[in-house]
Amino acid sequence: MIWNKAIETATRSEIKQLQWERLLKTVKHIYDNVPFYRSRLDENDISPDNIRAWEDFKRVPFTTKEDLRQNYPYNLFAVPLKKIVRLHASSGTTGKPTPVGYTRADLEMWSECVARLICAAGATEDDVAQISFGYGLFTGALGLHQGLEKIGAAVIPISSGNTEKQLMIMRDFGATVLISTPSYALYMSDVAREMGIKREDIKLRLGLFGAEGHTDEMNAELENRWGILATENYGLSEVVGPGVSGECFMRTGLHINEDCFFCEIIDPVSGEVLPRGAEGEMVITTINKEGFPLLRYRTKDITSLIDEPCPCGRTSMRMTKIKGRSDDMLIIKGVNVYPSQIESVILGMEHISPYYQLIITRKGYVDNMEVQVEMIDDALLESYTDLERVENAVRAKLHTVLGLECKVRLREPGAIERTTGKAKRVIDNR
Ligand code: DLL
Repeated sequence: MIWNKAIETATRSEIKQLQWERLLKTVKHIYDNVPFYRSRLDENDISPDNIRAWEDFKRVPFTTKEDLRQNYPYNLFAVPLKKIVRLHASSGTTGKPTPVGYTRADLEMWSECVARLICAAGATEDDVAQISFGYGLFTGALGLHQGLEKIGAAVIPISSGNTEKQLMIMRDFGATVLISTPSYALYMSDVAREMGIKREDIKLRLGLFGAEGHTDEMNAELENRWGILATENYGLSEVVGPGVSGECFMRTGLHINEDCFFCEIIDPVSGEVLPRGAEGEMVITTINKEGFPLLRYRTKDITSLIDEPCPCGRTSMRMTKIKGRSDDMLIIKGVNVYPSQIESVILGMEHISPYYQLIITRKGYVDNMEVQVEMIDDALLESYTDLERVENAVRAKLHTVLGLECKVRLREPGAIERTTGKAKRVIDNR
């Protein structure tokens, strides 16, 4: 079902026109209400009156995470606090989390965006949706919650953790949709197996996964383990939370809510806007927000845009799965690699489980990476020769596929930390 036919199947020129009108409105709203932006635009000789074409908009300076930090907590808000009805915060690993404020209209826009994406994935009012994201400042749980309620699904706001109880609820309440990070869904399936829960004991049919990347290989693993259609959606708290984009049931890329988010792809080093189809860093301008609008926000997420029509009937621009964050790219002995590429290589290898971690160290000027992968069971531990054979096989495959020479260490089952939220795949000891 298409939730909002008028928007989701609009012609490209209708969408472009709507984006343009909303963009101009946003620039004016920001210029009039956020002193930081006003002086930044003034310094660059840009005002709401002299943006007359898309080319002019490219002169607007980027907004970065650092700008958000420097304006902590509320200096980038474009409305007085009394108009804000909800606060969330981004889950940065360093420093203070930066707050994001929503007006009542922003909350409505947000749930509308999520409603479209989850309908596109196949959720309906008949579903029982188990939200296994942590509720709190993190936008994942409440963001999906509002969208699911909007389409009329029955929401189970169980939050993350307490995995055995989660699974009991999933079985007893007849959950049909699971909302979590892909890594938590993976871990939950292990626990389900340990508890003796069988596929026929549960009604799950759809996964709405997000908040972290996962490869096609991991997607297939999740579909296999749960017997579901696994889809993914994308977003970041700074611009809204989940709701920026998501896969439809055809899974041909993530449909972008373009009437709310204007997306550009730039070269992460030069900042130059790249042509359609090129891979680079996603930059987002929110064009339908009141409380905390952002101009050209650098997400650091690496992806590309697809504008061919999707067989599902939606006409929106799509983005490819996130390859990684520009600051997660590792340069190991001269080879550029993202953790997602390692995941693609090791998943599905014999004797290897989908749990892995990358340990990065530096010796002199050279970075070294140890790929730690977990064995499926203890059987290999009985023979050193077998252990060595599997380690060599992983090393050789990484070398052939990625051209990467690195150390591989097999770990016993359960040795790599499980998470209920976003997995920590890279341990950087540099
Ligand atoms: O993770 C929002 C979200 C929640 C999206 C639930 C989807 C589902 P933050 O905590 O601010 O917000 O983290 C945002 O997470 O810049 C990406 O690097 C990463 N991320 C989010 N979704 C995906 C995805 C939420 N589908 C940061 N694939 C973003 C890859 C993702 N990375």
